[in-house]
Amino acid sequence: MYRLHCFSQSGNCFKVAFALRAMGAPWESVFVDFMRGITRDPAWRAEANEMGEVPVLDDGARRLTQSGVILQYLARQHGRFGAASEDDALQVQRWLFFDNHKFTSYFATYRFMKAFGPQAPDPAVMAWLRPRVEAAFGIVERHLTDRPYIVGDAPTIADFSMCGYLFYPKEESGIDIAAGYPHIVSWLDRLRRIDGWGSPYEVLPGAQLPPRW
Ligand SMILES: N[C@@H](CCC(=O)N[C@@H](CS)C(=O)NCC(=O)O)C(=O)O
Repeated sequence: MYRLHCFSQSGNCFKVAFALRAMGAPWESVFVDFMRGITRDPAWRAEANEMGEVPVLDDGARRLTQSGVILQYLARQHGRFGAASEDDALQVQRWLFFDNHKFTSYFATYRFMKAFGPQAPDPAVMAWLRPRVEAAFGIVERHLTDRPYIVGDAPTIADFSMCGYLFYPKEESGIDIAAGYPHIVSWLDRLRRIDGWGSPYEVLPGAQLPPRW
C-alpha cells in the first residue's frame, strides 16, 4: 500500500494520484494541510521532505519526493506507462524536465497567485509570468498538433506529469485553455478516457476552495 502525502489543490500531487489509479496500484492519501502552512513547519520538513514540497510518496520504508522521480519509479515498479524504447525513454525524461521547469511550473505559480495567494496578486508579477505560461503552452500545443500523446502512440508518465494542473476549473487560473489550445484540449479528452482518471477534487483529499482573487 503506497501512501501519498498530498492535498486537493496540488496538481503535482494529482500527477501521482492519476498514475497510481491508472496503474491499479493500491494507495491511500495522507492529507497535508498546505493551505495552513504545514509544509513550512521545520518539523514537517525534517520528517517529510526537507524541500518543503508535496507530493511525497511512501513505499514501505522508501520515501520519494519530486513528482518526476515518483512517476519514473512507479512506471518501473509496475511496468506501465513507461517508454516503449530507449529513445522514447529519453524523450519522456526530456518532457518531464520541460514540464517541471516551465510548463507546470509557470502555470501552477500563476494559478496559485490568482486563486490561493495570501494577498491579491501583483499585476506586474502576473504580467511578467503570463507570457511565460503562454509560451510554454504554445510549445505543447504545437507538439500535439500531429500526435496523440506527448511521447509515442500511447500515454506515458510524461502525459501524467504534464496534465497535472489542466483539469482544475478555469476560474482558478483565469486562463481558458479551451479557448486557445485545441490540440491540448483533444489530448486532455484522450487522457480523461484512461481507466482511473478522476477529477482532482474527487481524487485528492481536502476541500475545494473558491478562488480568492
Ligand atoms: N518539482 C516538484 C514541485 C512540487 C511543488 O512545488 N509542490 C508544491 C505544492 S503543488 C509545494 O509543495 N510547494 C511548496 C513550496 O514551493 O514551498 C514536483 O514535481 O514534485
